[in-house]
Amino acid sequence: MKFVLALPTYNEKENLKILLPRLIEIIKNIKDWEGEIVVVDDSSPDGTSEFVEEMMKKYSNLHLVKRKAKSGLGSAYIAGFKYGINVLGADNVFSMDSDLSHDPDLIPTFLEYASTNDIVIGSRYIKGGDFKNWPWIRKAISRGANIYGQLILGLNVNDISSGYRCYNALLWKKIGFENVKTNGYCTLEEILYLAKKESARVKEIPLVFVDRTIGETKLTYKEMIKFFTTIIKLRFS
Ligand SMILES: Nc1nc2c(ncn2[C@@H]2O[C@H](COP(=O)(O)OP(=O)(O)O)[C@@H](O)[C@H]2O)c(=O)[nH]1
Ligand SMILES: [Mg+2]
Repeated sequence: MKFVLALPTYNEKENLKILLPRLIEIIKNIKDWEGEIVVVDDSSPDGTSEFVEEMMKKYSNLHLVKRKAKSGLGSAYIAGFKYGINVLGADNVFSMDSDLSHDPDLIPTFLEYASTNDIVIGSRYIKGGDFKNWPWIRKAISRGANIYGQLILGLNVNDISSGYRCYNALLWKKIGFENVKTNGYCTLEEILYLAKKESARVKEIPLVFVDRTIGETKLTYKEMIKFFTTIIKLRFS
């Protein structure tokens, strides 16, 4: 069995210096699974791609999808999943933030549930889940976005905006990458909406989300407004 971690990056070189060696170490120690990493970088000005290319000389299970310009988080996920499933033959694909907010030590727990579910989600809104060092305003926005998305799209998932997930490749064959129409932070909700139509089995495991200490968030006010209008469009399209 093979899993692939898709890591979207924009100016995350300093975080990757810490995260990539940790991931490689963790992958080595997981039994019964082969693990590979795909960084999807949008030609970050800080030289993230160049750093990954340098690391690739050392690690054969590290790959890079390099895009010409900043092209959105949603399409970065899809590019990573496509590479993972179509090129590397993954049975399961993860999305994981590259800023150390998503604890890599949780990977084995995700994999425990990966074969019997279509999506496993690291959830901040179930028992044991939490936020560490996140400003109250970000928590409030996250909470609001979750309730709003759950209501409008009828999603029976506690944390619909968590980007730490593991998908079964077979689910993606059913959904079809070409059917994902949004791009941005709202793509996470769209994927759950499409998965619901396929009666996907979803499992949530507790995630303590730790705010980044290096670099800056890429979530803009424009992106937040786009989120609210896109959810409505999704529901009525
Ligand atoms: N390739 C790519 N990665 C992105 C883009 N926007 C955000 N990311 C990455 O997606 C992850 C989550 O973004 P982040 O800014 O940390 O969002 P936050 O955790 O909600 O504040 C990080 O690894 C970012 O570098 C994008 O347009 N393209
Ligand atoms: Mg982040």
